[in-house]
Amino acid sequence: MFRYLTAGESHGPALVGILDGLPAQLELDVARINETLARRQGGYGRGGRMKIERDEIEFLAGLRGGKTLGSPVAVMIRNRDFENVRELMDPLTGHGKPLTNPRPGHADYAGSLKYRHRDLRNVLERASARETAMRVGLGAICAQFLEALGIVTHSYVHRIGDVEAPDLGAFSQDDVEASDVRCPHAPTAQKMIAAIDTAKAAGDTLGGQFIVRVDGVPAGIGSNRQPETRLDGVLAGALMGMQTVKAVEVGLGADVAAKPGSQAHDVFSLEAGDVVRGSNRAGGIEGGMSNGQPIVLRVSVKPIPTLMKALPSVNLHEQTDAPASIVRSDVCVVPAGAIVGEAMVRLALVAPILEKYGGDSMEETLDNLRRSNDAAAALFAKHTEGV
Ligand code: EPS
Repeated sequence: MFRYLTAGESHGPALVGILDGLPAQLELDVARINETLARRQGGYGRGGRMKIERDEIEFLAGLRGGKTLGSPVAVMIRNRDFENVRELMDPLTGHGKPLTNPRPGHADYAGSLKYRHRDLRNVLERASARETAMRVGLGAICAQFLEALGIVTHSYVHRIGDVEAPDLGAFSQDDVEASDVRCPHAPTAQKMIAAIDTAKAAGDTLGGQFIVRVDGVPAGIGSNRQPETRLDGVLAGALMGMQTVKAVEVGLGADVAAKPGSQAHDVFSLEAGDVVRGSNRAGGIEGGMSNGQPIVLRVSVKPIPTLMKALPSVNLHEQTDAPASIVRSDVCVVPAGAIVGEAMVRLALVAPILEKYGGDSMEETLDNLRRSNDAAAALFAKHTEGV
C-alpha cells in the first residue's frame, strides 16, 4: 500500500517527508524536483519569506545511485529562516512573546481550542502553507513515477479575485510557465497582476481558481466498489487537504446543476472502429473511475487570512476586542497553490494506480501496465465474445 507522511513547522529546522511503497528501480532526476520546488516559490503576490528560502530536496533514505530501492524514501527540505528565529523556534528551548489575536479564516482559533494552546504560534507553525514545500517535493518524486507510465499533470490559473480568464481553448503550457500568475492568456494575466497590486495597496488579499489537468490516465483507475475508493472523491479529498482550498469541481462541476441531461454528459459515437466522445464534461471520471479522457479539476482557493489591514478579532489573553495578529505573509498564493495542487493530485493518483497495476519494481509495474493496455485495446473487438 502506497502512503506518505510529512512533518515540520514553518520556522522549525526543516520539513521532512516519507514516501512508502514506491516501486524499486525508479530513476530520479533531482534537478527536476528542485525545479518544481522553485516553481512553488514563485508567482506574483508572494511575500518576504520566499526571498529567504531556496528550497532544495535532500535524500536521506530509499535511494542509491539515483534509483529507488523499494524501501521507504525519506527526504528533507531545510528552512533557512530557522537560523533567524532559532531563539523562538528551537525544538528544545524555543520561547517568545505569545501570539494572542486569532486571524479569522486561519487555523489559529480552532487549533487553540483543539490543542489548548495559549500561544497561537503553536498552531500556526504547522498550519502555515510553508509545509506545502514538502508536499511539492514528494509530489515531484511521484511525477517521475507517473511520467514513466505516460501520465502527465499540468496546472494553470483560471481566476484571481474577480479577474477570470475567458474560455482558453488550446494553449501552450510554456506560456503558463512563463507567466508570473500562471495564466497563459496575456491580457488576463496583466489584469490579474493589477488586481494583486490593488489588493496589496489596500492591505487586502485575493483568492482565485486554478485548474489541474491530468493526461494519460488509463481507464479504470479508482472504483465504484465503495464510496472511499471513487477517484473523484480521492482527488477532491487530496485537494481539499490544502490549507487554502474551499471547493473542488470535476469537469463541469457546480455548473452541471443548471444543465438538462441532454447537455450534461459526453455522448458516445464510433470512429474508425473505436468508441469516441466529442466532449469531456465529466472531467475524465465516470462512476468513480477514470474513463480514459483527461482528468480536469477546478479548484477554488480562499484569499489568505493574514491581512496587512487586519480583520476585527479579539485578544484572547486580555479578553478585549482587538485586530487580528499581523505576521509576514503573501497577498495572493493562487499561482503557488496551482503547483501544490499538481502535487496533491500526483500524490493521490499513485495509490489507486498501484492498486490496479501492482509491482515491486518499475519493470514489473510497466509490464503489468502494458499487458492491461493491450487487453483494453483488444476489448472492443471482443465485446461479443463469451456473452
Ligand atoms: C509560505 C510560508 C509562510 C507564508 C505563507 C506561505 O512563511 P512565513 O509565515 O514565514 O512568511 O509566507 O503562509 C501563509 C500565507 C499562511 O497563511 O500560512 C510558503 O512557504 O508557501
